[in-house]
Amino acid sequence: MTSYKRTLVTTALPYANGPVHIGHLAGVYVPADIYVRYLRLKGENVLHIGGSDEHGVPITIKAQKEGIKPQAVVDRYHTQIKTAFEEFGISFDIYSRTSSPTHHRVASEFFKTLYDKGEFIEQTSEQYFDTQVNQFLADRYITGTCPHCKNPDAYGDQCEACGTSLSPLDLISPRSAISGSVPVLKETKHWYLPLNKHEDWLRQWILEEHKEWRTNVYGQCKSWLDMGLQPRAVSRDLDWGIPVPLPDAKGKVLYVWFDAPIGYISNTIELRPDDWQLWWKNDETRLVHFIGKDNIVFHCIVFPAMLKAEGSFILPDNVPANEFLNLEGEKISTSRNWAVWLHDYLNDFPGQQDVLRYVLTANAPETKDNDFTWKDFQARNNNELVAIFGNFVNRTIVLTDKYFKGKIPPSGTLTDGDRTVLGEFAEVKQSVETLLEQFKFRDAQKEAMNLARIGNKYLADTEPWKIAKTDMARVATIMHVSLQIVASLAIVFEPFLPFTAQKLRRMLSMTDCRWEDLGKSELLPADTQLGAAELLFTKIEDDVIEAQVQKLLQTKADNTAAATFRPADIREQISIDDFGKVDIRVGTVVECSRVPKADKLLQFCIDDGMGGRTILSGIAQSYPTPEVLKGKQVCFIANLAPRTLRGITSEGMLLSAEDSDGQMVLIEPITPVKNGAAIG
Ligand code: B3M
Ligand code: ZN
Repeated sequence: MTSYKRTLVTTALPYANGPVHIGHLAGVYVPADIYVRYLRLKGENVLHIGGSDEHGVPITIKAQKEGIKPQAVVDRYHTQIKTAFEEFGISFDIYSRTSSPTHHRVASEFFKTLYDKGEFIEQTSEQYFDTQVNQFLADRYITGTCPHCKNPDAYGDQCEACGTSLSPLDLISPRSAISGSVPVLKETKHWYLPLNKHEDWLRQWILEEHKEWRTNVYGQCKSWLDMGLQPRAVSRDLDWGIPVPLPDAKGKVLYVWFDAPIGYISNTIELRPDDWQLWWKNDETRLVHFIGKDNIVFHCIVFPAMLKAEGSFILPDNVPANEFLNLEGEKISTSRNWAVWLHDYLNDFPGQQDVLRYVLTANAPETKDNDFTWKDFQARNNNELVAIFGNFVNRTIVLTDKYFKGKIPPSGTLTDGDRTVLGEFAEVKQSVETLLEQFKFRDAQKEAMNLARIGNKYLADTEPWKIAKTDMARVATIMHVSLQIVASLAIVFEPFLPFTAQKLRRMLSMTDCRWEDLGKSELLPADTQLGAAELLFTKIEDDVIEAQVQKLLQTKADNTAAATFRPADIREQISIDDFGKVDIRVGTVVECSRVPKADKLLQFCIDDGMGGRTILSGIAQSYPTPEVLKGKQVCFIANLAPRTLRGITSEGMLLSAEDSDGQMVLIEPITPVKNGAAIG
């Protein structure tokens, strides 16, 4: 094993376009957190770098859907994601964001260095362009049928149904995701990283020098390398991102997958402005990337090629990527709301972060996709955390209270049996360590749990409550040994269940927590007064689990309704004269607010080009933040007889369409027109 002085751990930067769910925790953040907590306990020099990925098309699409600016989207979700991670005890040394000025500067400079070194090639190619909105269609702005599995809703960069990565030109019947129109091909210039140039050393470095990488990671890299690497564009035609720092690059930004991994560097710089180079440019630093399997190629091939092209950075030592976590047998999906959101979990299970951490690690998708089910969650909580861990700790504390007034009794004379039990600790310590260093977190946690099992069995075998009347000296020894086991549990579980470990330390009045002390037979000195007992785990009843299952069934029903959407029947035929009676016009929303005490109504003040008018519309539930409608153009019926509702006179009716989920969507002209313009 090579010797190193420090470890830099990075975790994938989640897109700030939605909240985080159990799949994020299980795949990346819990394993990384276990690892860094373990290294810290060992007294190693470690940094855990994280942050939000705030560029790229996923963000701009979300912004467009909500009618707000991309910055508003990322501000909202960055804060929400950061809070969720904090609440689950994910111990970042920094959690920053790629919209930060430091990141913009660092990513720009990185690009410029590669450019100046001649590491890019410039290429003009034909790309899809939406003539209706005058925009090139990058990645997810283009959808169409997947050539592999025929999924009709594949994206320009990837088909989510079969997982194949695509290029927009691969799609059958492409459509613009912005206007729905059929795009045309148009020439545009971009900068490419010629990965083919890097193939030889990548082959040697991964396939020969990193055979110890997880088989899923190694296998994916091998298949990419065997297919032959192609130049990859590192810029996009978009107006959200880091501008390409070149004079002839107007309207072009860095591709999100070029700037995001540089975020690891920028965030380190933000945290350690004075000695960041030690963490990125020194051979005695070990760099470890925790990611999900869909990010393997970027972390094992593209980013290393960027670092190598730059020339002064170290390369990752390991990339322990996880497979995916499914939910009740189905792929987690943000758009179908098929997920357990972290903020929802905390609402429903307050204070029970460790239960989720435990279950996600017990089921971690380390070698293959795995499934989260609520039944399994309940079983692991009730049969393992409550029945083994909690029960052992609780009995130990209660008995110490009862027989020794909460003071740790002296050890007295140990029997052979006692010594065997303590000896088993040393073995557990060794195996947990080995497993953690191989990134086998689920097995490591299983081993740690064995310590609780040993404790439980020890109490069951020695039955101190039966001999309390006759042999108090023996009871003292048993409780002394049991308390040492609890102290070891407090150490070994600190990486896995940090909230529980902290409670244990308080209960045991433990001041130190060092990995090297794990398994020592004299961790807690006799005569120490224990702190107040705290509840570690509680049984989860069937009805609580049933409620969660029902929630998912409801989601499924909603999704089915949306999928089986059938347009309403066409109404009775009318003549052109009938139609001519309806006067439809365009106007601009000047003000929009809720009508007090009417939860469905919005009051619009419309610039109709004729002095303005007020219109009431029953769409408040579809627009929870009505302010976003200000400045939008809308269409309205201008000659409808006025109606008074709640004391307000409505002079017309706004046109809107009802989507499958019951959401009302206002109709807007494709390009701006004069207020008052007639529609017909
Ligand atoms: N934001 C993709 C993802 O969330 C991307 C990771 C960036 S890591 C540098 O899956
Ligand atoms: Zn497909």
